[in-house]
Amino acid sequence: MINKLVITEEIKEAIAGNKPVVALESTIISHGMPYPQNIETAAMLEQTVRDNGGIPATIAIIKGKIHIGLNKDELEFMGTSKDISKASRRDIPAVLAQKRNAATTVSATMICAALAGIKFFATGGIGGVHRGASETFDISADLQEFVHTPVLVVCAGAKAILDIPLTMEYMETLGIPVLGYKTDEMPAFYYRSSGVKVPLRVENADEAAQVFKQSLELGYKSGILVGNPVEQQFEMNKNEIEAKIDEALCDAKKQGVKGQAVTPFLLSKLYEITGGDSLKTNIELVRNNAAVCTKIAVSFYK
Ligand code: PSU
Ligand code: MN
Repeated sequence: MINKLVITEEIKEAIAGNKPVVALESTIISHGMPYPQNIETAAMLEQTVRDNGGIPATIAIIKGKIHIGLNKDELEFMGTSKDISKASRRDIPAVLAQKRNAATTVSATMICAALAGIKFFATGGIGGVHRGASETFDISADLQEFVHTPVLVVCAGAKAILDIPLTMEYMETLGIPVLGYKTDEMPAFYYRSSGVKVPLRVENADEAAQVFKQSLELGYKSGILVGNPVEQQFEMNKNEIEAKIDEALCDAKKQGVKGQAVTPFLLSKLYEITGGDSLKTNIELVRNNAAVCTKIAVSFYK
């Protein structure tokens, strides 16, 4: 396995020296945002991690190798090439064996981060239980991943295109701690309040780091999810965005969009029907997650 891992020198040294390395995913680059905002955001996120005292590690699979840390050309490639699939846990073996390119989802990024020895990861929204899952069975592999992989993930909640109460029920069943960062609720991605309670509220990065430390000391091999609401000045109006989400869901159904294509379809549809506003909020919330995740990592290694 280790011969399929390509880790930059900076990141290798940081991991060996117990420095706060923060993983960043690539699905958001290849399938979550349009060009050029996707690569601008990727660069901005890396800078945000650095500004907060961390070392960024953007993760992607290129020509069958897991890259931990991307250079400018690799980032550009991930942001522009059409020859990039979307890999979650089940896809990684085939992508490596066939030497293909793939953007890593939350589940795949967690796996690759853990392989490299990275314990912290900032994303935008976590996959979850989709609305209508009682019929479609569409539940993101992201949730299961927390059972197997000891990484702390900071997200802005489950997107409202998902069923947030069911997503929280599912996490409870899996035995995964979900922490609200300065909130009692699981945030709703585009807006702050979902009305769905989290089991634990933490007031700062130290508290979150302590819970993760305790989990690892217990010998748990599982991860932890932190919900960090988008900052108030960037949140979208709940009723307006919910109406647009319904519209996008309706389109997806009409066009028969299924499986892995659902989340990218809904994201780009929302971009279109909000005139780009959904993207602005998306960028701001990942920025915030990168900052908070780095603070937690810094506290953990203090
Ligand atoms: N949320 C976003 N943008 C994204 C995703 C989630 O705001 O691009 C991606 C993440 O990589 C997540 C994946 O892991 O979508 C979930 O896909 P699915 O629902 O097919 O499991
Ligand atoms: Mn799915």
